[in-house]
Formats: sequence, C-alpha cells, structure tokens
Amino acid sequence: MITIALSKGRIFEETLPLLAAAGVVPSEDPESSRKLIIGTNRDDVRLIIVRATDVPTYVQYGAADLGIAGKDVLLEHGGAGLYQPLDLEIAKCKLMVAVREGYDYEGAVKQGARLRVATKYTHSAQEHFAAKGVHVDLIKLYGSMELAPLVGLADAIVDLVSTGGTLKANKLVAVEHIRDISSRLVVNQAALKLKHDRIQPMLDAFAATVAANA
Ligand code: PRT
Ligand code: MG
Repeated sequence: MITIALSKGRIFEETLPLLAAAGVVPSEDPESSRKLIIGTNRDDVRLIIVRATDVPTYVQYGAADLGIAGKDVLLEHGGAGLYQPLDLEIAKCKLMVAVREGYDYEGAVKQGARLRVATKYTHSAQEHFAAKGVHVDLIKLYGSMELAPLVGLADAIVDLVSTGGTLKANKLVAVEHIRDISSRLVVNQAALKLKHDRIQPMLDAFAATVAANA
C-alpha cells in the first residue's frame, strides 16, 4: 500500500491533476466526506487527509509514504527524515512582512527599534530578521495574523500573501518580500528505498506533469 498525505482545500484541489497523471483518482471528495482515509481507483494507493502543518510529520514517521506540503510548512518543520525531490509549482504565494497602513516600517528599522512581530512562521521570520540585523520579539500565532497589528498585539506580521485581498481588507500593506512559496512533494526516505518500484513511477508522472505545465 502507498499512503499519500494531503491537506484539504487548495492543496487537495491543485493536486488532483497531478494524481490523475499518475493514474490515481480519489473515490471520495474530502470536502464533503468526513472520512480521513480516502480510497482511490487503485487498490494499492490511499490518501490520508491531515492538517497542512501535519503533512511533514506523517511522512517523517512513515505513517505516509508521500505527502504534499507548502515550502512555508517545510521550513518550519525543518525537513528531518524527508526527501524533497520535486517542486510541484502549486499553491503559490509569497511570504511577506506586512504592517498597518501608515506605519513607518523603514523608519522603525532605521532607528533600530525593537519590533513586535506576530506570525505562525517563527522559524522563517527569525531567520529573515536575523539576516537583516533587525531586533524582533516574535509572537507565535496559529491563524488570523492580519488582526494582530490592528489591535496592538504587534507592529508587523509575517504571513503568506497570494492575491493581497486579505491585507487590503484589513488596511495592511506588504513592506518586505521574504521568499516565494510553492508546494513540494515530500517522500519518506525509507519508503523510497523499500517501495521504490511503486513510488518512482509516481514521482516520474508528477515530474512530467509539472514540466508540461511550466
Ligand atoms: O487553514 P488551516 O489552518 O487548516 O491550515 P493552513 O492555512 O496551513 O492550510 P491551507 O490549506 O489554507 O494552506 C495550505 C498551503 O497553501 C500553505 O501552507 C501555503 O503553502 C499555500 N498557500 C498558498 C496559502 C496561500 N496561498 C494563502 N493565501 N496558504 C494560506 N494563505 C492565506 C494567508 O495565510 C492569508 O491569511 O490566505 C490569506 C491571504 O490570501 P490573499 O489571497 O488574500 O492574499
Ligand atoms: Mg488556511
């Protein structure tokens, strides 16, 4: 059995064409089904539906052989025990620093002010500000980061931006681009060896589809 860990929502939707190219069609839609283990047209392939941030953990421990996770999630996880053979070029967005409209971010940085930064991405944020030599107090949040500057919890946030609509709706502006983000295929290192004859053709099909879409 090959087990693939996926999260619901944008990653699941954008993964469907890749799975189809590898001859895998889920037998149920996780958005409407409450099942966490979903069969496919292939007896030897199943999907497990987990939180986006938990995908690397399931693959690391071998509870899933393969998974698809955002680079944002992989940077926070650290990647131990994971082989990351392929950028799938899906669920693209940017990791950015944002502040309230009118907040003088550049001025605060120039003055050497100690900034309070709220984020779910503490590892990436830490690295970014350390590289710039900016002193920050990081405040860990698990969602709705956009709220933090509006209610005085933080001066800035580090969050993912795709259309920019969420920032705009909350009167925030992006002031720094940290990195481009897309989702990667992750593979359990032991599974790749032990189940090589079944996993490698899937990797090849995914790679061919990504190349065809480029
Ligand atoms: O939602 P949940 O708390 O369960 O988990 P999650 O947010 O980690 O999962 P999900 O499914 O929302 O995101 C999975 C992956 O999609 C992330 O790990 C990213 O790699 C990728 N991705 C791509 C995004 C976005 N685009 C994105 N726009 N993840 C989140 N967002 C959020 C962002 O955090 C912000 O709140 O969407 C909002 C901004 O979107 P715009 O379009 O208004 O700019
Ligand atoms: Mg989300």
